[in-house]
Amino acid sequence: MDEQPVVVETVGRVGVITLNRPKRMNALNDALMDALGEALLRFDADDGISAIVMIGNAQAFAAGADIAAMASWSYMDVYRSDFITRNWETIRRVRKPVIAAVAGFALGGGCELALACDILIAAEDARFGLPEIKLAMLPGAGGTQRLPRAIGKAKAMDMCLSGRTMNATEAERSGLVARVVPADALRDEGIALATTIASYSLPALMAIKESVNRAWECSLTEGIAFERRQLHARFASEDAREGMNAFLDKRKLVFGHR
Ligand code: CO8
Repeated sequence: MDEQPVVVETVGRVGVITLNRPKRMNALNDALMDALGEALLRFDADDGISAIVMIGNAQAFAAGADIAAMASWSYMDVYRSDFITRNWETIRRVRKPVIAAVAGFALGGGCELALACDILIAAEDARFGLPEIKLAMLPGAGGTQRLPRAIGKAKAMDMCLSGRTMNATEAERSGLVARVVPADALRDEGIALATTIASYSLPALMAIKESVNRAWECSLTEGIAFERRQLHARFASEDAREGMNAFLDKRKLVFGHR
């Protein structure tokens, strides 16, 4: 199981990606991030898939960027190769919902990867942290931007500057994770949530994801205008017609994802 950096499966309309460097606490090296990006884009392009679950193992979702790989890099190495931007940001191109199911450690780049997903669910033993300060580095895979948006400046500054970890209870209370579940149920809960999401119209899901993400990026006035256009566009959707008619006819609906 240790050879492939990610393991990919499908469960109905759900794509499941398991991060798979268990001996290195799923430390995120180039091979893993390349494979993860490829798997995400493959599921995004697959008409049979509507939602994606990303999961690690019981010890770690991911304990960060691979420190052993980074230790010898120079400024010119990371600048020329466009470190992080080159293969970590592939997830930003994914238009279908992505759920991060986190057990154990989600540290540094592992926490930032989870933050780049659309919904986080956590096992009771999950621990989140951005400890880059302990290496005299900084959370450079979106952490300084996404964490304050997710949990506010006070707690984000606390975590980034002190390097402390946050447990699952605090993470849920702070709005970092949507749900906390028993560790042995994490995978099933992640797939169950994704299966519920995947039972809906795919273009409607994509429009909602795009609209909610817009809330992070622009003013309320612009965001509301964007949302309104997305709503109007729903009236051109066969699935929306089917959804409303099936309700009125009191019959089971069937989505064609159009
Ligand atoms: N990179 C490389 N190897 C790692 C990493 C990592 N991030 N984390 C764990 N490992 C390795 C360990 O070296 C160890 O290897 P070995 O068996 O050969 O000694 C193996 O995984 C098992 O780990 P431990 O023995 O340490 O297991 P413990 O249960 O004792 O501890 C911890 C688990 C607490 C997760 C501990 O391993 C740890 O603190 N890891 C490092 C956490 C960390 O600092 N993460 C942040 C890294 S920097 C980062 O992510 C930056 C990303 C942003 C962009 C780039 C800017 C830097």
